[in-house]
Amino acid sequence: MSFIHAIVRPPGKNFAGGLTSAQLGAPEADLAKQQHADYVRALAECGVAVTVLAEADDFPDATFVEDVAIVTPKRALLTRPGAASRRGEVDLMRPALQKHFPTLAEIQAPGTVDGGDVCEAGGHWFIGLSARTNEDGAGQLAQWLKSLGFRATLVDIHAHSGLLHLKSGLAWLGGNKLAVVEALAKEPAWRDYECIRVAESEDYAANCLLINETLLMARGFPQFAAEMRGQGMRVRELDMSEFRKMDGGLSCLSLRW
Ligand code: CIR
Repeated sequence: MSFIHAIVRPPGKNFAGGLTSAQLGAPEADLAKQQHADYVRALAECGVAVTVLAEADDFPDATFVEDVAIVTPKRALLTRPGAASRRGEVDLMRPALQKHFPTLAEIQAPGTVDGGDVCEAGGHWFIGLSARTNEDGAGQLAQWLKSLGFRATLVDIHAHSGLLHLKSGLAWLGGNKLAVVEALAKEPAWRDYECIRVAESEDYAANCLLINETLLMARGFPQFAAEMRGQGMRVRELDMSEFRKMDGGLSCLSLRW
């Protein structure tokens, strides 16, 4: 699938006040902004028209825009994030998405969904059941996706406490290929895919993003980068250190369609 549009939101003044379980220290504000700007440039150079929203100082995690919406080329849906502190981010996103999708679907309480739990792989959507996405929310989302003609499969990741979201350990690499962390490698949901395993020491690299023939991935994971280049992919590495400190991966910094 090719991407035409993306929405991003730079980290705000209170970025360091967001949720995190990583014990990597506080993010450095200027460096986070620099890394975000580099990310936006990479998207643009992949041919995507990027809408940059205003910083949201009341919501420190609002730079992780991926969690508040699910966007397909046809329709879009606003989620109801699993973390109560993030629910207000949905209203902030609504007007930006409505410019492209006048009618938005929405996850209803008691359902919760974080977009980080939702991985599209060529018309097949995997939905992680996690500490953030509950069965009710995943069920609503699966129904909505099916109504649009997509396939949807639920994958329970509760047993994998190291994974905040499904996409912390899974990415679509185009065609029939997935990048999968060792912890998820034996999951039957992707038995029909060719799974490229990400070494345990490089887990963080699994959250990569194929944008119009370029694979954007975090810098600092030489084994996975070499593997991807060996597969014939064009790879662009981006510094993600400051977002990693807040449990954020590369995909969570944008909504794309
Ligand atoms: C959170 O815990 O919600 C944020 N600090 C990080 C969210 C990362 N989102 C993502 O990977 N999709």
